[in-house]
Amino acid sequence: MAHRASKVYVNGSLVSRNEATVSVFDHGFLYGDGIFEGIRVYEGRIFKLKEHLERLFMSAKAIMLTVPLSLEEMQEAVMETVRANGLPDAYIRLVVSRGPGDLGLDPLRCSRPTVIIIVEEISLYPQTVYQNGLELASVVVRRPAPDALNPAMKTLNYLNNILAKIEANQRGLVEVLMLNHEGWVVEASADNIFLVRRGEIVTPPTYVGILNGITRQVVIALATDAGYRVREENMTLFDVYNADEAFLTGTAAEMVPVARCDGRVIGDGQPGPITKDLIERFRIYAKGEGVLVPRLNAIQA
Ligand code: PXG
Repeated sequence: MAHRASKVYVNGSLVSRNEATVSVFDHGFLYGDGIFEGIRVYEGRIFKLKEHLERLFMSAKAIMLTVPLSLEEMQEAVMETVRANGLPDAYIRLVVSRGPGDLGLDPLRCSRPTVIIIVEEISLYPQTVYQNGLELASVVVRRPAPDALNPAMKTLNYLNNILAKIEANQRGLVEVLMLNHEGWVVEASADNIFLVRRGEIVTPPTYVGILNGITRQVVIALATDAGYRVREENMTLFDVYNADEAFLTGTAAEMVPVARCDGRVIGDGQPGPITKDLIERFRIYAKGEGVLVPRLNAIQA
């Protein structure tokens, strides 16, 4: 395929990449005041689009941001942007910020939210991570308590996760494990965590302060359908170290086996049989599911 000119959706218009700009007075930029979603396209189908849009609207409601499009209009805008980019396999970034205001905090001074949709090629973790499992470490920075800044909201305020990522970089790791202020294991910097213990699958409950990942929800459903027992239960690092298997889930990463955490080998240090079974089920499911983007392939040709 020839080099494509990517198109970015900005407030209702599809513009070229270098024309895609927002105001320096946008409170998304000044304060991280806004929300976002990351969504995948597999073979021309947008994976769990409705679920991602529903979560976007839930985040919007929680921060009292009125999305200037209905869910149906937003769905149409996402489809249009995917079609304009002609990529059958892609990563979509959907952003709604509070919009341009003045230098004060007050969101009432922002006249109109900014809506941005970016469609890019995906970059997954290195293939070796999927084959051999990745190494995790628990980090110093804690995930905020739900009554401070609820991690259930996918807001533009990702500095907590970025601080975790900085710790990851310092240790030469691609992902790290985060605890809440009580010491419960909650999630990774951009992925949810699952353990396998004596044939059962365990993941932290949403109330400990996590993003209720769309991939997490899909994996719970696929595992349950396959006859596995899945429980949402608080876990400590002790439980992680002593799990038979562990894996992470996220839109960009999909499902990644975990081989080690804080220097402890998990299970036998190889991706376990239940993890491998679920990864296979997820891959098959991801390719068949999703909203087909009409005429996407016609544009590619
Ligand atoms: N927890 C957190 C904190 C996240 O940011 C997930 C879990 C997984 O959720 P989904 O719905 O994707 O299964 C996320 C995912 C990226 C990237 O490029 C991913 C996220 C945010 C920013 C970047 O990998 N969110």
